[in-house]
Amino acid sequence: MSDDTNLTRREALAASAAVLAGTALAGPQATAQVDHSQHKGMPGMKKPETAPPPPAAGSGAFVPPTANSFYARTIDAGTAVAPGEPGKDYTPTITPNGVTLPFKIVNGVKVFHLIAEEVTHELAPGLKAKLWGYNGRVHGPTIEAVEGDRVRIYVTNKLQAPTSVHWHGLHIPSGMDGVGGLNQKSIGVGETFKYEYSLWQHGTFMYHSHHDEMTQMAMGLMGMFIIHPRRPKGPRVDRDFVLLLSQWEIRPGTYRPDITAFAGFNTLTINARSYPGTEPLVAKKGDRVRLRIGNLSAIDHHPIHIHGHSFQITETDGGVVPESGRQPETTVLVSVGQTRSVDFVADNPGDWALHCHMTHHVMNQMGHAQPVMIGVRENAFKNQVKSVLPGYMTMGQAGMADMAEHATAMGVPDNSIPMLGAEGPLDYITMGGMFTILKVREGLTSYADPGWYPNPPGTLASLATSEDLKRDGITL
Ligand SMILES: [Cu+2]
Repeated sequence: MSDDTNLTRREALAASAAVLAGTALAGPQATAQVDHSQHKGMPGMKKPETAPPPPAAGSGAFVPPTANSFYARTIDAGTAVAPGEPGKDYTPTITPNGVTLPFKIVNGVKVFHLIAEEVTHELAPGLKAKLWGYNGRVHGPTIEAVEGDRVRIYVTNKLQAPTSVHWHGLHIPSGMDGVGGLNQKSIGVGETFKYEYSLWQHGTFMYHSHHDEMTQMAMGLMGMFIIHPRRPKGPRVDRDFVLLLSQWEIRPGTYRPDITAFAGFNTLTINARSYPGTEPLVAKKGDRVRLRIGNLSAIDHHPIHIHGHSFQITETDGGVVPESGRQPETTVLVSVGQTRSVDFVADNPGDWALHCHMTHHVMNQMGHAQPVMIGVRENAFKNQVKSVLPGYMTMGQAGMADMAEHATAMGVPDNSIPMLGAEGPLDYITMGGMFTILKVREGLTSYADPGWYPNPPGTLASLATSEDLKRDGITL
């Protein structure tokens, strides 16, 4: 296969299927690997028979950093390496509810193919929307590579509008940066563009449309771009999760996001899923866990909070945070257009909430035109209103949880979900939106969802008994 051969989607899918079936893609110069999201370690990847030739000279060729280069001056100086063999020594990341983009190696270059297209996507059970994504997914697959790799990324535009792809946070030649009109001609409908550059950095980055951004990002055109270090320092992480935060305005009963929304986004997602549609993050007790969190929401910053553990912020999209600059945290603010990686040891078994701490961001399809009825003796009032407005419904007199629980009985518009919640092990979970669950267990033999946490005796909050109250002198 020559360098200029355009990968078809069928080939990409076939490569993916071959690897998933446990066989490497055959061919004298090509190896492939993909979606290792469910297992640790690398599937059998063939070593190229001969050493790959250096990349062709030209503006995109990798130039080893010199003392004066921007890279050497600013970022992890001394660790940059000239590309040799494509990097393969890393623990693959896991994208919950998502996948990793397959690639081939052609003459020492990792070759990827993104296809921008319309996708009907389920944001949560009961809520589907017609969105834009890549390779049949919303958001796009996670791109994963190694510092020092040379990558060639084809982008095919199957949308009804021109597009482009920006590689957020990467130090690459200007003409590869992907801002339509500024750095390149936009990719016309039906066209395939080729981006090619070397990776000088390692860390957590993103990619997204940079053409008519407000529309195209509101429609979902984004993904994460992970670059592993060529020479990792410190202990390896066991569970390396990739979480891309975004927001949508999808009015109840509709199938298209309102791309003109400038406030009040009602659907908040992690990897384009809202709770209860988010997959749990499963870890064994003692696992080193990394969360690589990117935020490409239109307007909102997200303080992501984790229960039962504290972490350190180890990376931003600008690079690695020096150890002397780290501090323990339980909440990390991920502003629009930022990534933050946090590391911790999962040492506390249980089911732990992992969510945005903005309370409106753990709601689904929140309406903003509801009268606040907390404290009102509602029944009498409701009956009076109903006599003139049949079908009238208000916020519950005790808040929204009542409403969520009974939403199905009351009925919500077609293709809508209750504002929050799902059945939990002990009661109704009154959370939605940007919410997921970290499940830490001892003695796991697989990372499949282990179900709900069985609380050991004496470790579950419960109704106080009269003996408790008497013993401790609590008067009611
Ligand atoms: Cu938020």
